[in-house]
Amino acid sequence: MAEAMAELHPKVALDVYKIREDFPVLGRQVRPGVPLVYLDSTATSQKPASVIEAMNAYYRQHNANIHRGIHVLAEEATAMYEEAREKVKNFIGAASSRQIIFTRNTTEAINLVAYSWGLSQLRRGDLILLTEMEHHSNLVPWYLLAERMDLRVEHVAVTAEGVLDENDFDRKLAMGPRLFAFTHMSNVVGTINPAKTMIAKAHQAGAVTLLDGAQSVPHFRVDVQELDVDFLAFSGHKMCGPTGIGVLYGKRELLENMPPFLGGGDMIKKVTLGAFKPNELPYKFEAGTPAIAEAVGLGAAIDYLNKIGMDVICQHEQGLVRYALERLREVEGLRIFGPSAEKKGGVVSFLVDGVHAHDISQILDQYGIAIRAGHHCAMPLHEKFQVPATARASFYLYTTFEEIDRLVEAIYRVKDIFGV
Ligand code: C6P
Repeated sequence: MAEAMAELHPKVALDVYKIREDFPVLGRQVRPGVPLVYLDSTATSQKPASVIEAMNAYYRQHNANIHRGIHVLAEEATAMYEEAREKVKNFIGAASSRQIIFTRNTTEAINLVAYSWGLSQLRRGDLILLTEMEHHSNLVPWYLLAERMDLRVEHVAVTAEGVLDENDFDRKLAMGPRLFAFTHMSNVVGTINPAKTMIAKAHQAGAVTLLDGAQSVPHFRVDVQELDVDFLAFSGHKMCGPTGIGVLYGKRELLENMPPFLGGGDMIKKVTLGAFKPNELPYKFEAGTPAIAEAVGLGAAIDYLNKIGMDVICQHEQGLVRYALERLREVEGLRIFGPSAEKKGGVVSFLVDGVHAHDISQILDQYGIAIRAGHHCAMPLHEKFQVPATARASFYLYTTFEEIDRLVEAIYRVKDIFGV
């Protein structure tokens, strides 16, 4: 089967069938005789056995609280947690592991910047620049702050093609924003924004930059020093790691000058009645017992991705998205949202004329195909496209070309059922 598929789809860049054996859930049937076709990795990725086993081994052999106990288990658990931080640091090319703060997810990382950097650095009337393609996680924290501090918010426009409008970006930068927060890759249309150029322009205009890497860090190489980005936020669960762990990277001088976000254990150097002295980086931002097993799992996920190679993963997904667009374009009455394959990652949102996105998803589920339908937590972008919802298929390193064929076949069944 593997050879036959490789012949049929010569763009196969990695041994996807071998990779699939690493992911226990991919072997399951969702109903008797109906194998799972998981096309919802943008929502969350599946986990390889090595990640599940690393967390299992942590609980079976080492479990203890960290940075506190002077006993073997506590020392081992602390070392494992800090080793995970080191792996994250290397994965994104940060200068120091002190710049890696563990959070619960991308959402919490962005909120940390909003409440710590934003509340301490912004002043009434300051401008925050976002884009029309942001996930709610990179909109709502800023709206909350704007309400509280009387800030102004502008958004870089998205074109009909689903990319950011360069002229509008220049116009809005000329308004002098204090912060430019934007997504590296859209979770709806898959557009990959030219982050390095945009960050350089934003810096020239005097803005601090925050990059939402929820959809980029899992899929291609992201190097924070090369990008010169001030803050980067991402989630472990979208990159083969567990839920409950995310990362905020920040430039040292910015993080040093930011007050703690949450107060509690571990984030202090000293507490007296009525006062406290915050701990050093990164602990200043990690109040309370953190997600230790999850950090260990994230470390194992990074080992797994590194073993395969981010460039190979990216190449595989490029092949998949080119093929998916080609195949989907054959389907009459199917509207694809977003740009052509060269400008995007492995995400395709679409609609079939006369059929609601939820109906598409429900019928595909009958064929074992898991996609997402709805606004994908990006309501403003859907408003821009003047649709309430889209159906979204998304790919990762374990997605096969054959699965895309199954998706297309099932879409033809949707059309049959609706008579469109
Ligand atoms: N998008 C999706 O199905 P959290 O939930 O904090 O791990 O990630 C939030 C987030 C932030 N930015 C982008 C670009 C994202 O895609 C997401 C999560 C998922 O599209 C779940 S809504």
